[in-house]
Amino acid sequence: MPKPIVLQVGPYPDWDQDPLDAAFDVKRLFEASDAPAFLATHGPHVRAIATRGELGADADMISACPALELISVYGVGYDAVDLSACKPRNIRVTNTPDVLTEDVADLGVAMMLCQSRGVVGAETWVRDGSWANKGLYPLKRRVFGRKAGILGLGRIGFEVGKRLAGFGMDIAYSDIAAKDYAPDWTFINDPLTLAQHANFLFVTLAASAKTRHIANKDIIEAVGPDGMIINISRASNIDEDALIEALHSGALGSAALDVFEKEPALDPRFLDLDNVLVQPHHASGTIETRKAMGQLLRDNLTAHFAGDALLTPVL
Ligand code: 8YV
Repeated sequence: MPKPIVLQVGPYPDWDQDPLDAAFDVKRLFEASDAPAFLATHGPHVRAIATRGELGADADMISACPALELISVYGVGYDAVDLSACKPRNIRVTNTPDVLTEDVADLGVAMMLCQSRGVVGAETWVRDGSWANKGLYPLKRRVFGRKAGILGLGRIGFEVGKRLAGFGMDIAYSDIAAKDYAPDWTFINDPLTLAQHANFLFVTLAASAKTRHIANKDIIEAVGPDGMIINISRASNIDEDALIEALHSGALGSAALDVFEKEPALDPRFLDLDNVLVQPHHASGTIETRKAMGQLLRDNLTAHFAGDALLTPVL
């Protein structure tokens, strides 16, 4: 029997590529010099799309694949998949939740610690001779005992909170409702009040059209000149122009960001700011987690073509 044809939107590590190629007839869109022509040729035969969280599948790609049955996302976020194009055609969608939760939380907390204690600047201070020539490194701010606000207490936000509790921080969160699994933390319904309360605001919401720019100018400024915003979710959850302006004016003290609008081509204004820590969207980027994500992506494809229940469906 011929292998099902799978359209692959972006590259995966070899440890995922090899078993994917072995199980399916993979058409690699990202290697095509003329993507529309590639889609016109292969799209009619494609039964599944294998994509990545940040790449998704847009309406044009979905409509170029009239026999499409499943979109399997390598990532927990599926905001870049046009669900409205999937629903009327009963196209199923899967993601890779749970397997990445802890590593994403770890990076968020690591970014907070690095930025608050000036770890990157301190490294430069040693390497460029400033320690020997100028003396002690400027003092930074502690995290212990200070107030953290978590905007979105889902799986990742909860793991962030558990880690912050270990640092003796005061933890509050906003979500659509109080969570019974977080009885020791303060529920603050209104994100603006949370931002006013917090020294460190973690943005850990699943992104959707409803959450676009939920961290708006008012919220950014409410975190304040002594505060920090950490984003390990999606850039769309924050008004990026307002964020850059606030970092530039000092209305917001600092930021630690793993995600950007138009990434990897981030707004060049970020690079002129010395109060932002920038990371290349790699919160899930450990060997262990990426292997588990690749396995789950393939397990969903395999289950679908075997007629079994999907492991982690979102649609
Ligand atoms: C990316 C992510 O998928 O889980 C998500 O939603 O955005 C990430 O894990 C990852 O960078 C691989 O492309």
